[in-house]
Amino acid sequence: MAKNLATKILEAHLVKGELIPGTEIAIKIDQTLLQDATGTMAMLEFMAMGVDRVKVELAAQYIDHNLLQTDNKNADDHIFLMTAAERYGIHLSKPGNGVSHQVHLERFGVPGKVMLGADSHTPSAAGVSMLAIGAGGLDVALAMAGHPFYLPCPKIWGIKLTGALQPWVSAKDLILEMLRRHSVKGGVGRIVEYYGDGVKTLSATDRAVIGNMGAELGATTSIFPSDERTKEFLEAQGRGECWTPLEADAGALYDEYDEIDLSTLEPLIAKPTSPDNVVPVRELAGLKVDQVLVGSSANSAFRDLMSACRILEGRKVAPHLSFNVNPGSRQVIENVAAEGGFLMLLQAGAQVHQPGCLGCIGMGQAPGTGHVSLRTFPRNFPGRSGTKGDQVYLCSPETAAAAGIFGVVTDPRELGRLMEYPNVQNPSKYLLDDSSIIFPLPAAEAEKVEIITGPNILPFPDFSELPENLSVEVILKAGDNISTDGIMPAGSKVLPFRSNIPAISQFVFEQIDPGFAARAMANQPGAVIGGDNYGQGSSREHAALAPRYLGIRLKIAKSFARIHKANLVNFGIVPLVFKDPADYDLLQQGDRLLVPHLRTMIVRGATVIPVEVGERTFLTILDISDRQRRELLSGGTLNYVRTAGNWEEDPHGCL
Ligand code: MIC
Repeated sequence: MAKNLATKILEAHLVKGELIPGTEIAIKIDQTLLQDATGTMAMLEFMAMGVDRVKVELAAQYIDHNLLQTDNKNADDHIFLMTAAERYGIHLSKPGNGVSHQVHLERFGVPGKVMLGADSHTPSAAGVSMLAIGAGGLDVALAMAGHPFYLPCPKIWGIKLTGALQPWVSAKDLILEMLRRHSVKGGVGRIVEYYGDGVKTLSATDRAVIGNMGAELGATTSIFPSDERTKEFLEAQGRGECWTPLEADAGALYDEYDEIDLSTLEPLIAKPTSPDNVVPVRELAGLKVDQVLVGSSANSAFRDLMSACRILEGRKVAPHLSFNVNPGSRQVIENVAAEGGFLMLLQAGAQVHQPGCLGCIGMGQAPGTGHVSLRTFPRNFPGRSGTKGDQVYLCSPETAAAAGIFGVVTDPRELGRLMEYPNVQNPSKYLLDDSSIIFPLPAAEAEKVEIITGPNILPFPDFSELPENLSVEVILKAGDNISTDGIMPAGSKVLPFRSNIPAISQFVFEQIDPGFAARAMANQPGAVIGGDNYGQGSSREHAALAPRYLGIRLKIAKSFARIHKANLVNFGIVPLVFKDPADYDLLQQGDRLLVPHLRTMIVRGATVIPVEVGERTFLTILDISDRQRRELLSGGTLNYVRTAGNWEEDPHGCL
């Protein structure tokens, strides 16, 4: 039978289960990706597993998020990660070498391989046809220890691309169109597979932009065929030998379909405060812009930056506006510099920063009060920039550069009156330099490396088993689409505590309800009620781990985002879904919920769990696998794998 590409890759990696959408499968992981914000905790978890060396083909650790060194904390974490990477055979990309997604695409991505990354934007590696999936740090640590990754088998959603993008319209507009059509929930439980003639008009780095922001659709991941464009990119990276052609069989079917004629797309922009709040740029024309940021997680490759450079060449940014460029990698800087791009930026009055996530994760670059900020980043959830009530818009580098010149939102096609579309092509041979990557030591030498742990790195907290009866107070009732940024904020103040759970827990729900942490601590055990798509966005496991530390044992929502739901189980929080969503309306903060015999029900495999509130009982659904049930009973995955016998006899439920 003719097969689509995602199915072929999944089949080649299937370790357990059948490819039936919605059922649990386990897949072999070839490569892993950690960044520093999620990586310190994931590394501690990996170390707790007592494995001597990573067991995947390639493991990479990036330092790209916590780059500000305002005290010892981030610098100590960098040393911890560097020494741990050396000790366990992990490639280490040093601070300043670039954003994990861009560097991985450049130096390590291999078509057809499956990668697990502790970052929701791991699917950027779709640019080189990897099946790259974001997950919580603990799941990545398990993969590094050689275990397969468990996930609900996704549906495969075929998106046929035809035509070619018009001048001034680029890859970002395509993924914004997907978000406009399908919303931040549209991709949940799906792999988005792009196919059709239009695909070959997109370069590897264009595809990376689309894969990156596929995370905003809630998709498990995205995939593109590996074709001449993939080959061209890998050859330009001096890695032509990694290329293999990969595509769907002729006549392959998909579970669902959509089609986009690239030539009909126009410049689009996502308004505050959700990536799916998308409108044509022309509808916002004239809106005063105070800040522009090009780069970071998405649109930080050569073409993206060089397009901005060419547009700004010989012009000045509007006087009231700050125009910032965050290159994706040192390699991007080098190549843009070689083409004279940096001179163009500097002469135009742009601020050029080191490669890294920076403002994309609220690590600096916060906008002023009421300021309008246009960013090529993937997310604009409320407060993520670091400024309360922020006005962050997401757009292409072309739209960003047009705003930079005119000082107001401008359809970049207007630039056509001043200049030809730059139509920047990627270099046929990039300038290459891997000196900021520390390659793994041979095993015998690695064993001697001493891991240096700073004072801000605290041991993993002890969590108790799930009790037989659960009696919890509702500490907070939240709405729809609550992101993990809303649950566990990022930013320069909070991020340095990623390996200090008692400290970071004090910031849980800080923007939504500043009293949450104190109330949760005082009323343990607690519950949180959520609406639809609860926990969308980032993969940060701290959005489960920190609430658990505060005594949260139960979350009931209308629906959960994939990664967050897995993280909740990993840290022993029971994720229940309302059987009748109308029951959501009947619950209030302060209610006491009783779940009698929860433990026994979980042991017996019950999927319908009655919850009592006052005189009433409402029904909820516990939709998790048998493996996850065992982990929940133990109080979390680490407890489960540490319990004598489980690790050896049934490692992470593999047998
Ligand atoms: C993000 O873009 O939200 C992040 C920061 O990269 C996160 C990871 C994190 O919270 O450390 C992600 O996307 O998973």
